[in-house]
Amino acid sequence: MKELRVALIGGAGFMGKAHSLAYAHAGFLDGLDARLVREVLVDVDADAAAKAAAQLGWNRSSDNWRDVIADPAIDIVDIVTPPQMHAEIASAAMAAGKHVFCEKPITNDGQEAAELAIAAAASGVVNQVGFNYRFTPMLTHAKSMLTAGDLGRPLQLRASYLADGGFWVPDFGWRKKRSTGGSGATGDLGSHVIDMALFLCGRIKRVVALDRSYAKASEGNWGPDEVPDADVPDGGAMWIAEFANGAMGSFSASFYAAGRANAIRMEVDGSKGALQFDWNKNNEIQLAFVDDPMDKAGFRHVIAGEPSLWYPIPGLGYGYVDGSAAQLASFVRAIVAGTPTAPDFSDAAHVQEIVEAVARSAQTGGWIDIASGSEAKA
Ligand code: SOE
Repeated sequence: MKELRVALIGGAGFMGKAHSLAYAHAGFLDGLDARLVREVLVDVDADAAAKAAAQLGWNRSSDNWRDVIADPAIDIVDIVTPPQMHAEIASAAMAAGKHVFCEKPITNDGQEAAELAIAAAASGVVNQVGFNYRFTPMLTHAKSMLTAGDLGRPLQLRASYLADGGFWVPDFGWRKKRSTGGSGATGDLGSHVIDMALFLCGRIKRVVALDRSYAKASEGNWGPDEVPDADVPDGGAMWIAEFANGAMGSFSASFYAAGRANAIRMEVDGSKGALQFDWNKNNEIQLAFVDDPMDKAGFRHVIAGEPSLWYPIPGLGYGYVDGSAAQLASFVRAIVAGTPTAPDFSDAAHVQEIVEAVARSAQTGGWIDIASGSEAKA
């Protein structure tokens, strides 16, 4: 069985724990054909790195990512730092021949993201970005139905990622300012539903948008006549998109949606049927078919018909840790098989171009074309 030694860069925070849980459990996934070794956890703060490594089961810790990437014993570099560090670390890791897993957004700069996609395509290493929600079993089930034509031609997609954290989280940390890596509701939450929409309906060729910043970088909300400074990312955005396949999409992302806790919803209307997916009820998907007789029409609740991620029994439940493990499994299977995986850097660069087009359209008021929406993958 192939042994893969992993370096986790920036691992002393929330995503470091989520990824460590995935590595700790990935070996329980059937058919992985690899033994993952949590070799070294890296963080800029040596003490925090040592403490996290001990708590999360890593063999050792370091405060120097360059030394770790230069280590020939390391096979995988997993980047969970704030986004503005992703490009430098990923470039160095690919140049050193490491397989690279990078948290989303791939970067907060579309040009950097496009350059990373080109470098990744030329590198020959497996590369993937942490859009974990597309791996939810009922969403992959939705994808298989769309691919099989069960719902016909996609007509409309409606997506939302709503949270209430803007009202109560005491400190958003690096996420609260663009200068420290924050990308706001559009980049932090919206990038997920953009990836899920691309997964279901293919590439997007243009968008038009509105966005708002609701809170000061430090405390409270802005007064009615106060104008947020440019460093405060948006607290909410709404946009319309046109897919390359002609389908229409509407999107909403917000950190100021009372009563919403990590509330992700996807709806797709097709020429033969429709689906509804709700992350908060992710063990089921709702389906409706045009051919249903009138007295049996409407949405039916399909409970997870596939075996769960870990066991041969459907309906046992699926959560955030499962998503971290499922996305990691896709990455590791690609390494073992020597095949590409998704969403890769090229997919993530397309997401980032859309995120930036949303922000630009919100400033100009006009439609923004997405160059990578009509290109083949890099
Ligand atoms: C919100 O900030 C957040 O932590 C996102 O950054 C994650 O990508 C999402 O999975 C959970 O919410």
